[in-house]
Amino acid sequence: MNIDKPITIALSKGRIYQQTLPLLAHAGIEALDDPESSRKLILETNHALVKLLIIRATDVPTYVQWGAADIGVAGKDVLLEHGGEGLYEPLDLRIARCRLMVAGREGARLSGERLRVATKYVNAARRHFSAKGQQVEIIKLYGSMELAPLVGLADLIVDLVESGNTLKANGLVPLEHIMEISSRLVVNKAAWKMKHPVVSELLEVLRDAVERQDD
Ligand code: PRT
Ligand code: MG
Repeated sequence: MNIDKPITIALSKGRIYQQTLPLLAHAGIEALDDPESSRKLILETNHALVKLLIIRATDVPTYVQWGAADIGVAGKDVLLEHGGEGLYEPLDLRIARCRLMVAGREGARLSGERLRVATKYVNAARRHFSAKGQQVEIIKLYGSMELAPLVGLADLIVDLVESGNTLKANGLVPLEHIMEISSRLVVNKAAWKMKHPVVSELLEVLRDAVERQDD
């Protein structure tokens, strides 16, 4: 790839970083440091003009929206809560896949009066229950949602489920499937215009890498 403009890519540590690396490698981009061992928040790459920002998963859309990063990788769950303002979402990278689900104790009620739902995914949860015509009280949490039904904070939770082990370990069961989740490439709207040749070439190379990965 011929990269002739500075490109900053925002990623979160952990599964998104691990699963994005092979896709970037397809574009000839390799990090010079490992974020799991380095404390650096800006990683240089083998391309002098390409830098990686290592930030919290929920902050990725914000950095890209404000143009502090040109491009980012964020879970659809995170994008639904952010709202997507200032961003294009041109490519499903099909990585970091899981499901957004309603869960609770075995036999927990899914309808009726004064249903309380604890979640980090307030927008997605509100949309899901209102589409069913079910009124709920949403309780915003920032993590460990599985605890809420066990201590009477909520009847249900809305959380991401991958293997189901976290639910099981806490005596909870999946009750309703809300949507499939994967990570998306997001692009700052101004960068899309100002850096169009390089950004669109990178997009096409990544699209090709995603298709190969699915084969
Ligand atoms: O962990 P941290 O608080 O730093 O931030 P984060 O949780 O936002 O980031 P990270 O890296 O954990 O997740 C980044 C993205 O990965 C999320 O936005 C999702 O799009 C995606 N993803 C894929 C997941 C999972 N799979 C997943 N299993 N994110 C979280 N989980 C958690 C889930 O919340 C639950 O606590 O893992 C637990 C369930 O896993 P199982 O396998 O026990 O079902
Ligand atoms: Mg996490």
